[in-house]
Amino acid sequence: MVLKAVCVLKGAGETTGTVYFQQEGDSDPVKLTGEIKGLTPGKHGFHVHAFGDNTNGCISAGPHYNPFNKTHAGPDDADRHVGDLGNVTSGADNVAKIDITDKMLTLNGPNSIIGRTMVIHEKEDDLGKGGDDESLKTGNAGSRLACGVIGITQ
Ligand SMILES: [Cu+2]
Ligand SMILES: [Zn+2]
Repeated sequence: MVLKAVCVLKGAGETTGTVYFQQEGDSDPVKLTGEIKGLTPGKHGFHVHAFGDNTNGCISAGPHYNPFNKTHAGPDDADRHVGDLGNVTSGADNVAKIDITDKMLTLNGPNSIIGRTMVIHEKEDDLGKGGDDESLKTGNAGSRLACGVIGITQ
């Protein structure tokens, strides 16, 4: 059974985006597609955060989604936050195309990301290699430009 989800990202500034999620079977990787607009050219941290809460803007989404109590890292690392998707890259047109396949995210079961929040950040995620404490929590990705709750779609 194919599982599908969508996330519309908004924030205080001009950054907006739409991300689609698809998982073919319960244990298959999750494919993310879509785009984020209104970004400065270059890399921007992109994560699933723990809570589907937007009451005080993107800050209410809490920390990176981390059900296995790991430290922050990059998407290809075995030990990472489940929510660690690394960076997306914006071109000179201020648009980042999303095309990610991730084996740790899931849209089903107790660790499903449905109902949690996607966040796009101001700065590049250092993937836990920044050499300071913050690198192992947030990747020093800076402020939250836009975010949205991941919801089920058809
Ligand atoms: Cu984040
Ligand atoms: Zn993280």
